[in-house]
Amino acid sequence: MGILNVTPDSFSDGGQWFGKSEAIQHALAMQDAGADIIDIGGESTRPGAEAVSLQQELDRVIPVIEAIVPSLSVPVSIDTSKPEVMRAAVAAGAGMINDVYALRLDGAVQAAVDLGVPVCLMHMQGEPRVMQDNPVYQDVGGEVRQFLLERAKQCEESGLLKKNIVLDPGFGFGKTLQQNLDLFHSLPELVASGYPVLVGISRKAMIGQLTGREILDRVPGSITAAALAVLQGASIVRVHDVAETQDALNIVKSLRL
Ligand code: 9MG
Repeated sequence: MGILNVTPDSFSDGGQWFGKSEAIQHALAMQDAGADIIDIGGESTRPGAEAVSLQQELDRVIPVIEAIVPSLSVPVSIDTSKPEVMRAAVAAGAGMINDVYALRLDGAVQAAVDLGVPVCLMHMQGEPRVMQDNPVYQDVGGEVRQFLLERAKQCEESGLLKKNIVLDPGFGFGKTLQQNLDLFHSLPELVASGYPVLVGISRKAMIGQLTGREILDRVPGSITAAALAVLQGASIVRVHDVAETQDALNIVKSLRL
């Protein structure tokens, strides 16, 4: 899954793909580099980020989706928590929903049920503005897994098809470095639940903490983490650096024992 942020303030590439024509070019480049999904987001979820209005988010993402979908052969995922954006994005041609709030906003489950597209349910403790203020867990892997499986069950009871659900432990969303590491080591247990698992670590603070690198120098660390996530059973990795990650995954596929 290649990341296409159409925000002026995303944590790792804020503003870089903000214009419509640049966004389109970048989406096509990610597809050519091997992305199977392009994830478009119009609201930053980096720690400390302020929420954007519905109209602002619609204005950012819908023209890009409309422009991009006819030239892409891979599906577009809409990274949003707002049911109105989900509906407008799918009407504009998006084929998947990526929700860091796991459909917890009013009307989001019903929108996803009505739209009938695959949905990624992500775990987050708190909300982006304050999520890194002293997050606490007794057993991060167990608690995240329990949250995700309960959310999946509630969504299925509301009519979401099990085959359309992807789970994501939400690395960096209300987790310290140690909690992120413990969570990473517990990935096989989440994979064992039977749902496809999505992992997003690309260029995040945990890569910076482990390597001492600034955001744009976190590519090797991010690729290594993506390859290890796939070896742990992840089905989808959400990344900025598609070509480099694709190379690493090709090598993993060929050389793993
Ligand atoms: C939008 N976004 C930022 N980080 C993410 C992650 O780790 N997973 C998913 N599903 N979305 C993310």
